[in-house]
Amino acid sequence: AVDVTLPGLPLPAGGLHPISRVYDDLIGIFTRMGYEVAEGPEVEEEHYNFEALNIPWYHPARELQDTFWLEDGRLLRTHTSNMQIRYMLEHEPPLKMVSRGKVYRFEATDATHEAMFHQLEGLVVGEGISMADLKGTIAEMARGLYGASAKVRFQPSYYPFVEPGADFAVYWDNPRGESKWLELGGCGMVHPNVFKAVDDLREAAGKERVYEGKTGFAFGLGPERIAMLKYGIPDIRYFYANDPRVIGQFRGEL
Ligand code: TYR
Repeated sequence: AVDVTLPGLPLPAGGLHPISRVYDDLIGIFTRMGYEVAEGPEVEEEHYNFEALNIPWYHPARELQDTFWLEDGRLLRTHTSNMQIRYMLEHEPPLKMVSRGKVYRFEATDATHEAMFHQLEGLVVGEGISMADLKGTIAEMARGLYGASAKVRFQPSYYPFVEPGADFAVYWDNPRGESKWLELGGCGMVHPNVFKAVDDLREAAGKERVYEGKTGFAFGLGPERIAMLKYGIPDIRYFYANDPRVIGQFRGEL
């Protein structure tokens, strides 16, 4: 006979990948600030990855993002900034958007570089949006990630699709005692050429030109960097090596 009152055998629990955890944190922070979440293609047209972002074919910035080209002339997106263009094509300002996803670079790999990695992109467009709004937003994100004492630092930098542009770092008070500034990503005020390129695309698609004269900010950051420090993972390649000794440590805490 079968004793149906016997307790069942425990099933091994799964767990969320560390990158998924960091994404969940980030998406939570930004949705609470009223951001919409957008998703877009990894196989992309050159125009959305480069030209519309004020990166013409002759621009030296292209060399910084070595590209996987497909035989049909498309590419694997080198950053999630393509989603700025795609989102503005479909939505009118005012808007607040974040987009997460994989990006690809044709690069040698080492402990801090992978040919595939993740980014979170953010875009805010409206009337009179300023650099102060950008700084406040990044600071709010840092507090959401690391608690009320988190600090942020901005340094001038260059990206063709913003002016002015900056890199930002957050001060990370790590319980393991590795407190330090963590360079997290790039940001800046959306370049007028980007708004113009979007309006051109909108016009070609029979839509109204609604971006000229608007202001906005954008930012992009790498979840791997957050996860490496947060969980003490020394090599970015561990995330994607499918090694159960790494991923198994994140079990059972759904
Ligand atoms: N796309 C940039 C990169 O991959 C990051 C970035 C994103 C910088 C948005 C500025 C910005 O406004 O390096």
